[in-house]
Amino acid sequence: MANLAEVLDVVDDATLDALESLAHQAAAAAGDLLMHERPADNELQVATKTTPSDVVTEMDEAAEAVITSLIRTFRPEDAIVGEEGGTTAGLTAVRWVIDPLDGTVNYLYRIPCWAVSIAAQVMVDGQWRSVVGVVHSPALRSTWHARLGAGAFLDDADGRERLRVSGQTQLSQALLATGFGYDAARRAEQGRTVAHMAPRCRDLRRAGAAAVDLCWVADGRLDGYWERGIKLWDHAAAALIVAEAGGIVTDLYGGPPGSDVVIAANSGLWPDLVAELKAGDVLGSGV
Ligand code: LIP
Repeated sequence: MANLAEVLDVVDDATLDALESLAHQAAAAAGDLLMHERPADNELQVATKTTPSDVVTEMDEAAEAVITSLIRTFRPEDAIVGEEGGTTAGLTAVRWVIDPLDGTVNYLYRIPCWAVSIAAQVMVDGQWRSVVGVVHSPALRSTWHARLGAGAFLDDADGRERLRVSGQTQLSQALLATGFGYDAARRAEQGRTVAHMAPRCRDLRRAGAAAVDLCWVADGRLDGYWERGIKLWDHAAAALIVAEAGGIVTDLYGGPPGSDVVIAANSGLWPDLVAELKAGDVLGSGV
């Protein structure tokens, strides 16, 4: 995670203000569309991607179109990485990472745990660093957001709350969340890891949207989270929110979150959580 001084060598405060405002505007616009323009179930167009259970709806694509249209209007030369639209190169030091609908299966089944996830990133020393993150869940009436160096917040019916991760450092008392991939063989391996972890923690949750799981770590509703195989757009915004709430988001070895396993917790819980995930063969390597 870059520090603010390094980022301000690349973009100024006014640009960060503009990125933050645009991220909120785009997330709200996509959320409105997802909430109010969904066709009737028998008319909703649904396709599949990597497996028959990996679905994408016309609403995923429509939400991403709304977001990218706003970005192109106000910041036409920025790069964009979108779950549905792929990557568009840019001419600036700013990149947008978009999951227009995280928790697509939940959305399809009218389960409210889904969100629009938008991160604005700045290139610092050759690395893309999240400087603004917004995870907007209109069905949960919650918007989690953060700006590098300025803290993490939850906006909901009760107003705005500054976020802090839980202080739980005992794995046996920790409420953990995870998720599963779309491939059956991968899910079998993940099930074995769950079987290892279940008797070693307080309890487990599987809510179906990584960005929301990570935000629940940031606001203390979860003590920790791990998942194997989620993508950059699932965690780019929410990882900043966790970090600004005092938590850490890493891979299995303490490095930045990558494509193998993403782990989020407070720094006191993290070592035991990682040790047990390794003991439970979280990478499914069978060793
Ligand atoms: C989802 C993730 C979730 C994971 C699901 C799925 P999608 O993303 O947010 O954590 O367990 O399998 O990958 O596909 O709804 O954008």
